[in-house]
Amino acid sequence: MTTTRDVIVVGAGIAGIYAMYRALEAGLDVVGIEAGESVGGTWFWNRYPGARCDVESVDYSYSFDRQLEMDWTWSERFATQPEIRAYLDHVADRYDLRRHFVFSRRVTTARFDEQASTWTLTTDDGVQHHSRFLIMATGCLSAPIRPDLPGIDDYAGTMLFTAQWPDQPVDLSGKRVGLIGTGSSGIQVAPIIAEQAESLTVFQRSPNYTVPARNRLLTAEELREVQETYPQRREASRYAPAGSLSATHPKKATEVSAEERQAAFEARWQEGGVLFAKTFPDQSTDIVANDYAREFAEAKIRSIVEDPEVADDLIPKDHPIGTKRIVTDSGYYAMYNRANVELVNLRKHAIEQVTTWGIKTDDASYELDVIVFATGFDALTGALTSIDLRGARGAVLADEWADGPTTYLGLGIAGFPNLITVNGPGSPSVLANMATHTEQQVDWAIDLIQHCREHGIDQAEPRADAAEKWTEHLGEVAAGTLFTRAPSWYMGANIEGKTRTFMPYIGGFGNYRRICDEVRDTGYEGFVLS
Ligand code: N01
Repeated sequence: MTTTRDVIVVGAGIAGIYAMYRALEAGLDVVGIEAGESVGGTWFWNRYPGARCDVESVDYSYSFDRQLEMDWTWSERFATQPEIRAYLDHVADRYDLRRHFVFSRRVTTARFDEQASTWTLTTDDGVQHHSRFLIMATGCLSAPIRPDLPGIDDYAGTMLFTAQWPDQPVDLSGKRVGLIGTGSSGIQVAPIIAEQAESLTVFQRSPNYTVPARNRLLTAEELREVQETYPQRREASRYAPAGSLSATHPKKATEVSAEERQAAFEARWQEGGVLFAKTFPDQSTDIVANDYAREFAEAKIRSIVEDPEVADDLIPKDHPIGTKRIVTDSGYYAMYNRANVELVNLRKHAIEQVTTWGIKTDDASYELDVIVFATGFDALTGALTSIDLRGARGAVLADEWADGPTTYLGLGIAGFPNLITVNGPGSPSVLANMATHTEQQVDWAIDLIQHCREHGIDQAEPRADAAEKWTEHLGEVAAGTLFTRAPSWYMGANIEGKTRTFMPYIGGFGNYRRICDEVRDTGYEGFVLS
């Protein structure tokens, strides 16, 4: 006999864990499916040395249980991957969530039956699962890219991927290591490799702006103060532009003197972290303001990196600062002053091929024992479109999104009834604190499911015109910023052939929450409920 559940949750990362918790709390019959062997999502897979969150640890945590936030002790300003993984393990165990998940199974197909109003999911072992609703908590940076370099399969050394790093420590001492990729992952892992390995050769296609993280241990007093004031802190975060506390200079960069501007940038640089990109309120909308920030960062790079040619190669030329995800690092630029580190600028000398012994560019040969790939993800859409996902009236998700994702509020997709995406395209997603964002979206999803159950509604599907209007609005808001000028993964620009469109909602997390609340409170305007 087949069991049709109320809900299937796909994914056991920060969003899937919370979706499972809320579904159970609401008394729903639910099962979760997770490709990894355990909970953790991003923090399960990305185990490379140096992996660390760029949102402060005290904020990158659930707020749903006052006791949980009082009990958990964060040890550093920015938590390491092992600490976040331990936290998510703790949450899964504390609320006894694990037994509701099927682990080590990847969803391959999802089909909606219009007559029965149910979803059928098939996993890679051929097993089928049925449910009325589907919560896709599949992650926004969870479909890693393996670059299609000529000869890559011939390489006889060790290949490591930051997004699928081995669970056991890797000893790189005495090894000649090559690193491809200089985004957040590559920039985090590089200084640690440089310390361990005999040599590190960084193959850089595009430089990124990175600011010092200035990570440090949290004192017991600091943590206690945050814990005591959590209720106010969380409430403010729920309506903050990026889902955690931040403030900009009260005046625009273009309104202050050169000295005041310099002092403000310097203060943020010294403070460390991604908020450098938000020093002034006009920094991501006015190119003049952005240029001030860019020039400041460039002067910093030139002051740290001793070789002027290397410094020049490390300075991005193709985007305003902050319009690609700004990176935070621990000693990245200074690493280039080490004798065992070399930068290869692939814009000057492209990779011709990977050989059995290393990498050959059009200018030189590099013998390597290990190649580390930190080559990014098919962001926001990849985890969803890689599933053969078919909705009502013959809709196939990969086809529907061929020209870019169209969603309603980043929560529903026309043609796909009873399917809710969490942290996906069309919502603030990667522009917000994932913990706060997850709670808002999952709460909204559970409210919708409860509403349907209470009112005898079998299907909830966004109207096509509502989804188009929302997606248009998304584009208009993005067009008012400098973000659309960057060849970023926000734009789909890191994947050849992917339609370039700004995928997350950049109108602010607090505003987004209010819009979603209003839709809910007015009886799910924009949805067809039947
Ligand atoms: O991936 P990326 P990531 N040949 O896409 C290069 C979050 N995150 O994993 O720019 C040569 O940024 C590619 O070059 P190019 C964070 O949101 C957060 O580093 O396409 N190079 C680029 O340099 C982040 O933004 C944290 O020219 C190739 C790199 O690989 C997001 O995840 C830590 C190539 C990919 O960079 C993604 O970051 C880690 C090729 N064939 C991640 N293909 C923190 O919280 C790709 N590249 C701190």
